[in-house]
Amino acid sequence: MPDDRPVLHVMPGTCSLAANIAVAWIDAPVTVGNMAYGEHKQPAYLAINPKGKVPAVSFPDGDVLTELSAILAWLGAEHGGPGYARDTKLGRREAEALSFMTTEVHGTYGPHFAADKFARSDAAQAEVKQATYDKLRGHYQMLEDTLSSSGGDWYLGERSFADAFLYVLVRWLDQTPLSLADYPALAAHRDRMEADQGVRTALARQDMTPMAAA
Ligand SMILES: N[C@@H](CCC(=O)N[C@@H](CS)C(=O)NCC(=O)O)C(=O)O
Repeated sequence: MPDDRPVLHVMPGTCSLAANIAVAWIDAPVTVGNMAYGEHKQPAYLAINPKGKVPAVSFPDGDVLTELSAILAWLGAEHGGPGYARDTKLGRREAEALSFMTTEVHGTYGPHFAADKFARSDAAQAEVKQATYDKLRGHYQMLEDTLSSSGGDWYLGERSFADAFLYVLVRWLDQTPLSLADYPALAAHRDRMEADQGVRTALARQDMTPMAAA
């Protein structure tokens, strides 16, 4: 493995899968380094990314880039993404979609993953989680409506990095009380993604399997 390539640090089950899929789709000269869960809090990784989160990209010159949407922007600008960072309608919509997915949808998941950071008692945590799922229901409906109004195949009408992030979010929905059966366009999108060779390559690199086969 050449050591002059940037390394994309990922971990199974996480949003870093979106960057991993993007790397596969554009065949970017980036090495994907998968960590076992927990390694992200170990000194070796904290020395790379003190936030203790994935994804991160470490560059041969010692620079480190964190934040999924920034990494996708860099991949698109440097290695030719479908739209990102280009002043085309797709590029603008892609930036908008990735920002929405990061701040609104991913951001809402906080209490689902760690309710104890948002409330103390069991009852309060249950209440916070319920409010989280109510909010997520609205977000997933918006994702479903956008995908449907784009024709149903790809989130923005043609394939973009937004589809990679959407796939991650659809995988997470399964861990909540929400049901994918209520979002037929998202369910079909998941199946389309899982038939894609780049997605399969990225899943394998991250020790993950397609959901439909799970
Ligand atoms: N704002 C960051 C959030 C990254 C993030 O929350 N990563 C999660 C996985 S999806 C993580 O590393 N969690 C591990 C932890 O917090 O212990 C981004 O958009 O990249």
